[in-house]
Amino acid sequence: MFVDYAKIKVSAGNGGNGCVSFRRQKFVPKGGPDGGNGGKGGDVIFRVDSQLHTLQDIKYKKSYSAANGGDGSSSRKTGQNGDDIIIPVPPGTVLTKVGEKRIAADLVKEGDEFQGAEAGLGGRGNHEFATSTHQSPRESEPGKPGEEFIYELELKLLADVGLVGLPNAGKSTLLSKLSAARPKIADYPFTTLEPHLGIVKYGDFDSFVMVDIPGLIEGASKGKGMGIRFLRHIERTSVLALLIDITDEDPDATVSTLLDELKNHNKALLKRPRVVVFTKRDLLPAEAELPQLKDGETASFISSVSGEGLSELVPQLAQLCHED
Ligand SMILES: Nc1nc2c(ncn2[C@@H]2O[C@H](COP(=O)(O)OP(=O)(O)OP(=O)(O)O)[C@@H](O)[C@H]2O)c(=O)[nH]1
Ligand SMILES: [Mg+2]
Repeated sequence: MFVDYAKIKVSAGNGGNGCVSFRRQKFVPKGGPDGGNGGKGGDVIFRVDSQLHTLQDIKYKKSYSAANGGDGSSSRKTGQNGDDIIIPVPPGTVLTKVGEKRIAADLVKEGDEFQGAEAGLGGRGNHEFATSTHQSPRESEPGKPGEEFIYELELKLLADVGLVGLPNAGKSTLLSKLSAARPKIADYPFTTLEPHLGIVKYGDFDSFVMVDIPGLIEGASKGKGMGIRFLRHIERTSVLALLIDITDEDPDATVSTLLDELKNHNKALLKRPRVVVFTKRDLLPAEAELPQLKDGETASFISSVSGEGLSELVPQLAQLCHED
């Protein structure tokens, strides 16, 4: 299952307590203070693991605690430090503390790290309190508590080109034609239930990442169909491709439905470079009149079945990605 949201509690370890102790030695009736300091607790660290693609494992665990530091002991022994806990997250994970609007971290690349909760330091043992006038201190400090927070984790996939269209427009077919991704394809709406990423290779060594999301319908941004949940996965693309079925009877209305849904989700999406692409060119006879769009939108025509138009579309998308 594709899980792109999780809410978890993280607790860093508490510091260990400082110790009160006095040296005991044969022939030394009253030894000096020798209580050691407590150890530091473990931190909670989020780290990107590019093998992960969803937040599924995290969602089901719900709470993460790092180890507490050990208490100090006699002979000035410092308690052990608690181990840190590392929470692996997929690339593209955005972290926010519950109750705060500001994004705490946006973890993008393999190995990117963020300290989610800081451990408590250990308390001082009584030997640290000894002075020339206070030679037998009985005081020590308790360990400091580790930080504790609730985080919301949101996965926002990282891709260059986002495919947007009504259900059945041919988005998944195009992705599977241009990349090694194998999303499910079928002749009914809402075949795609989760986003898919594919790497589109072109030229000798170049590539860009394309994301296919479930189809949008009017009202998607208000919760209809599958749309809204998945729009976040095109937020970070540089280019949008609006796919329209060539047999669509009112392509202008479809374009404005798609643009409205994008706008309602996030106005900035309308500023992004985009192309309008009519799909399934093979369904019209070669000599048939091709649909035109109003409002100065220019469109290209492709067929994922015959391959027509694909060798022009790929460099066009690549160029727009690089202009960004
Ligand atoms: N003739 C023809 N059929 C196509 C072409 N591209 C896609 N189709 C068909 O159109 C139907 C829908 O294709 P999908 O790729 O699943 O469409 P989608 O946009 O991903 O649909 P959702 O996942 O439901 O949003 C399938 O039956 C495809 O075989 C094409 O270029 N030519
Ligand atoms: Mg699909």
